[in-house]
Amino acid sequence: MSERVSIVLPCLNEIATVASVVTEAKEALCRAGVEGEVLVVDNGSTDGSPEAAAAAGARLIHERRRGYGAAYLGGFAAASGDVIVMADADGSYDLAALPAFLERIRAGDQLVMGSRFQGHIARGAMPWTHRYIGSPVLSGLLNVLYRTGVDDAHCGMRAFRRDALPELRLHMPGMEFASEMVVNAARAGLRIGEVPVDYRVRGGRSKLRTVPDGWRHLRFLMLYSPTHLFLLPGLVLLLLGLLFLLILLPGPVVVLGRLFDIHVMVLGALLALVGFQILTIGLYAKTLAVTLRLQPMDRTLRVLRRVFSLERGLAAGAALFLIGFGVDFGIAARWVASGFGPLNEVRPALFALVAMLLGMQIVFSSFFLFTIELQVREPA
Ligand SMILES: Nc1nc2c(ncn2[C@@H]2O[C@H](COP(=O)(O)OP(=O)(O)OP(=O)(O)O)[C@@H](O)[C@H]2O)c(=O)[nH]1
Ligand SMILES: [Mg+2]
Repeated sequence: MSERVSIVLPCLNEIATVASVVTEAKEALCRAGVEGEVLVVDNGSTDGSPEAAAAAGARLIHERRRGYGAAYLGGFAAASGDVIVMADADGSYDLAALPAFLERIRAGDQLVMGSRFQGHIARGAMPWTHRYIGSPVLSGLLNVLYRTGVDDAHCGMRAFRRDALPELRLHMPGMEFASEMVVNAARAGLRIGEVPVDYRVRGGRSKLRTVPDGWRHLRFLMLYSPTHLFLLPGLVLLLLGLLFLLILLPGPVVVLGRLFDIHVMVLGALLALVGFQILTIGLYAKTLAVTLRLQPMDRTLRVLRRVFSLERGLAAGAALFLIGFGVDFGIAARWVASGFGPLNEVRPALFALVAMLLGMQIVFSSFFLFTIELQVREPA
């Protein structure tokens, strides 16, 4: 098969290496026996590296927006190949791995990730903080949250079929682009392959800033999954709060010789209310993302749509509110009946307060959820 291959190299001030990387890329194409092109994408170099890249025979692309992700987005739009291969312009990736990537693509993988951990990492190529802290923590979190099964989620050498690009839904402008690509590929159910790549010591200065770029990855991973950021923590807090409230409603409880009383019930009220708020924010975020088609429909939302309707939400909210109101009414009636004597009904009053607040929240969050669906839906 002779597909056309575009090797895309983002480049920001890599004068020390870019020309030799372009040459290496052209040789790799030649050796792999494929037609292709080498693109270098610049968006702000001041050291003459774009000119050096062009002189070495690269097609030069200028991207207006700054950042690693933005450079790739510009490069992908300009690339003419059926297969797009990504690598750094800093000389760190051994492009001799190209045939292995193409082999996986021909075997049907839609995204092929390099893995530096399966290859050889030269001494000094990766600072220990990245190798033993940043990379395992961020890759681990990415895999727990998104189950991609990829072991080196930040590897900069990758390949994919151009026709997979719409499914990859790439937007992010910075280094978090690397995470976005893997996460979206897994979400879209693309077949992801992995091949070992060797990682060499880069020439020039690294553009990766450990803390700000690590944080960009982390915030992307959190913001992209309302289920883990909101729904699960919200649900856990809500259930814990309700448990405290209900167990302590009849009276104090002794556990391991310690007395748990009103104060723990107050804590329960706090947890239940905060938990419910977080939970509903998660539902709004998820509904919005699915309605705007930024995310595919998932199981949680599908189940919710089956069991939940605006009318059911309103009915449940109103019922809960009335229960709380009834309890408070009973307290008030007993107070009046006792001739406005001393009153000590903190337990049921606390329970009633939570029931009424949750009831009102359920009513208005139901309205809000259906407002999103009604007003945000794209015209058919
Ligand atoms: N056009 C462009 N290229 C960028 C930008 N930031 C980084 N790059 C390039 O993207 C590639 C990856 O950046 P690096 O600094 O190598 O980051 P890294 O590979 O994660 O870190 P190192 O292991 O230190 O190399 C390099 O070729 C950079 O020149 C940018 O804002 N614009
Ligand atoms: Mg690099």
